[in-house]
Amino acid sequence: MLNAPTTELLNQLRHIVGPAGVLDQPQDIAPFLVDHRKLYRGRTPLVLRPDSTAQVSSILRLCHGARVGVVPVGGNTGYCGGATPSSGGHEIVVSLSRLKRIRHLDPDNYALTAEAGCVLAVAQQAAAAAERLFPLSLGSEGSCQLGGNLSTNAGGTAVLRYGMARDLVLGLEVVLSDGRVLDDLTGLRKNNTGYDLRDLFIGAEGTLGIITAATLKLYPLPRTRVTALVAVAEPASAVALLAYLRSSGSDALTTFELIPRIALELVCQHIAGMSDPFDAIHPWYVLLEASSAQVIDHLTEEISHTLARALADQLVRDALLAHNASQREFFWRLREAIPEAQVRAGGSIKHDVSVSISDLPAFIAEGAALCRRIAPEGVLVIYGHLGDGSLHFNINTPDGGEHPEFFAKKSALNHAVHDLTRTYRGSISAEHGIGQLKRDDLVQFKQPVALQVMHAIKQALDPQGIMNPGKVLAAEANHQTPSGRGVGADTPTASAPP
Ligand code: FAD
Ligand code: 2HG
Ligand code: ZN
Repeated sequence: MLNAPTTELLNQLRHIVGPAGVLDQPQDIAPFLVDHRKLYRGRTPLVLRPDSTAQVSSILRLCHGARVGVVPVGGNTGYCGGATPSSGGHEIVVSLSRLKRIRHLDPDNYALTAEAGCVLAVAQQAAAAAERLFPLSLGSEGSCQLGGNLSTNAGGTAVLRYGMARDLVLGLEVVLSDGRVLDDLTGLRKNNTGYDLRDLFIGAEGTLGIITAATLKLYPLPRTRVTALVAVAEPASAVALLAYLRSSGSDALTTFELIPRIALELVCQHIAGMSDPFDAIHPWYVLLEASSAQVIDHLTEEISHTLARALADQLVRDALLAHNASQREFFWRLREAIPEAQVRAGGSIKHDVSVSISDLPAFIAEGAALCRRIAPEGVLVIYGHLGDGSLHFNINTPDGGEHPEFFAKKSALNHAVHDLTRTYRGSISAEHGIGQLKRDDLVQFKQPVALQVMHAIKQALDPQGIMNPGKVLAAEANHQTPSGRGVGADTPTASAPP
């Protein structure tokens, strides 16, 4: 059973962070009460903004003792309602935004140690200033934070070459639910001293502790980048092109993103300054990028030669190479503005799934047919990180209107896409996580033994259940008011999708 915070506890928490670290006025708290997609709305009496690990530790020690729930929040760009408090109004929100220092940059060890509230773009810039690359790259990088990236194990557009956020972590500093600080902030590449505790907290979405800092892997800064927009007839051609590029020696491939015609049209229609760069209309496109730390530009030659062969072999219909920085940015904008264009087009029912790369064409065809049967009025916008086998299988409203009858089919569409994913032995959350959105689906789709192990880990690290209650795993206890009366379990307060 979790408790509602008493006035005395709230005052003690205020005291820990001082006036600069307290938000308790409705207008200041408001942004923390709703998730990025506006699917969830919650309540809280207090948002704390600690500026040191010691303060985070004191907060958790107090909340643990009082059995009060705590919700960590980073940039609040997550897609699954993971950083939104429940509607009960008894959880304390802990924002990491003031804990944002770059603690250390070690160019020779290719490592950067930064605090959890550091915005991803700031970490990238700090690495670049030292002639190094921090390769995690997301459309939200101007506002998401490292702590959120690691807690969601974010993916993005460079996974093909550098892996997910998890693959970029050398060490972590974490405050456990009872306030103890786990200092595993190592820059070691080799360290086989028992269980890898670091990996427990990555992707845990704040349910096991609060990440306060991380030592991250850096790479040589690319000096040559080749970016191309390629038109293909169908997803199978894109999959074949990926294999073609890789087998022709392009191990420099960093990004390989699939874009359907409809996504390009939505971007051109809703995003200022965007237009179709091709003369003809094509059904599908690929944004690809290869990069190298070498200054000598063999790469452009290699990629254009391979694309010319792919054209001759009729694997691709057309290809445009970016010849300067503004063309490169334009091609990237065509891809990265898709989520924004989808929102402006009236919102969508989203699925974030992965299957093996070779299964993608059949999966897309079968999934599209299923969705068309359930919601023929929906607009299929299926795009994403083809190079990682990861797709955003989204269905937009017919014409931007409210269309409650379309959104009423959300559950049927979710079931159809997720059941299909299961038949392909895929994942119902490729990169966005579980949060509140897929918490109940997880029970259906995760192996029972895996779920049991997850619950055992949760019980061991957070026996009181105070860490981000009701996220990822169902909360096991209801809240309790100070008078002792239960006030009910977390109930998602989903409003209409954006
Ligand atoms: P938040 O939303 O604040 O929190 C996410 C979760 O982490 C919550 O459960 C929260 O409680 C927990 N948390 C936050 N900080 C901490 C901490 N310090 N310790 C413990 N728990 C913590 N995601 C991708 O994977 N790939 C993409 O390509 C991608 N593109 C995006 C594009 C756009 C335009 C947008 C809006 C989002 C995109 N996302 C993408 C989703 C989102 O940006 C990522 O999930 C990101 O990693 C979330 O970081 P955040 O700081 O905003 O976390
Ligand atoms: C992306 O790849 C993000 O652009 C967002 O993961 C996906 O909005 C989406 O569905
Ligand atoms: Zn994505």
